[in-house]
Amino acid sequence: MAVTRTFSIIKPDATRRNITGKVTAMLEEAGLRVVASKRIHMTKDQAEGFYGVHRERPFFNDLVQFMMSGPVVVQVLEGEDAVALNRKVMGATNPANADAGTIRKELAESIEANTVHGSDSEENAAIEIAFFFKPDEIVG
Ligand code: IDP
Ligand code: MG
Repeated sequence: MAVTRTFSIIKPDATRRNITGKVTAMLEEAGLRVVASKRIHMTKDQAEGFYGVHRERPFFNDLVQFMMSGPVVVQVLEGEDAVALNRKVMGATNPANADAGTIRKELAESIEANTVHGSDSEENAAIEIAFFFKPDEIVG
């Protein structure tokens, strides 16, 4: 299987609890390598643009407010089949349904404040990486 990249966000519930290191350690232990990382405070435009696919969902406005409620850490992760590997270590969207040992099962607060974002396809990974990073900010 090929080494590929995916996009990750450590969400505001994790920066607030000062567990960005713990989350990153779980990603690394799963076999993912952080090849780009920065801590930012999302603007409304960034949060709405990033989650634009969810614009019609009932939780959209709350989600945008949550993503702006504190700093986040945006990251590019590299590894074998990185999109699927990251989704596996993240666990299900709702932490109540997530497998033991996953980031969301162990650390998430709720279905909304669920600690991490991860791209859901290679195509979206490329779009999401380009949304936050210039090519020269990614060092593999
Ligand atoms: P994912 O993050 O596991 O890919 P998505 O369905 O893409 O899940 O939803 C994006 C984000 O929207 C979730 O990570 C979570 O923060 C939030 N979210 C999803 N479903 C709900 C919901 O039913 N209530 C509140 N927030 C939700
Ligand atoms: Mg998603």
